[in-house]
Amino acid sequence: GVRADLRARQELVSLAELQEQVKHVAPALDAWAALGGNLAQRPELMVIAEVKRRSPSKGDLAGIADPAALAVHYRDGGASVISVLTEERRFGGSLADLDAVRAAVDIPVLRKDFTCDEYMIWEARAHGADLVLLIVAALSDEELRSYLDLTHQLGMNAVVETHTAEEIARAVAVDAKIIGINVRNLKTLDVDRGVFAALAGSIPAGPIVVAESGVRDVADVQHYSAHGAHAILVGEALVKDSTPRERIAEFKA
Ligand code: IGP
Repeated sequence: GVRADLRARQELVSLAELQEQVKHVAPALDAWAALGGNLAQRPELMVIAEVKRRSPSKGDLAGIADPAALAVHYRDGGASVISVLTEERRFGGSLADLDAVRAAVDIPVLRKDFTCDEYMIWEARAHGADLVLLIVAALSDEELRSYLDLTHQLGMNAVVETHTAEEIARAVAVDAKIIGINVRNLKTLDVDRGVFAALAGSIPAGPIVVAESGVRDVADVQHYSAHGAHAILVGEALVKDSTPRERIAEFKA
């Protein structure tokens, strides 16, 4: 799975080579600011729009011929951040998709993958990512802390993903600046939109709160917004839409 793919990439590109590449990459963009983190009030709902080819629960979602063109539509519709799935086996993504999107837009880009080694954080930065995903359930407290530190040292931000009250407490304990609540249970793949409403209130003021997964329409957007989301992360509904630009504008209206 993810670890075998990681080992294969490590054979091709050493950590030292990645670290050298990082020196020549443009500095990371400020996703915290792009998501309204600097504003005293956060009135506007921000959209993180995802380039997602496939999912374990739904199979092929869309034949994305040109991830760069899709990212441009997302940006034009008003997305604040573009998320790119790079996991290959289950999601059909790749670092090539990340490269293509990075070259196409000048807004922050999230490398969405199952980060399980510091190598992947260097790799994200070497490929121009501005954010990485850290899934609390998949990491020890020490890993979470050291991965978050490295992310910040490289000038990036992390979306720290949670699904339970205990995981939120762990995210808050490491002072995560951007906390995602994924309403999809990654073990069963079940989507329960009520999870966001049940948990968002337990996050103290400060972090940007992102509602992840399950957005189908404006009613879902309003539901997450009403329960305290500062941003929504949307994949399937956008990749399947023939007019994703208009759809994002509608979500933000
Ligand atoms: C997007 P949706 O239901 O809009 O396609 O979901 C996003 O939340 C989902 O892709 C996701 C994900 C993840 C994928 C959330 N966390 C972790 C892979 C790994």
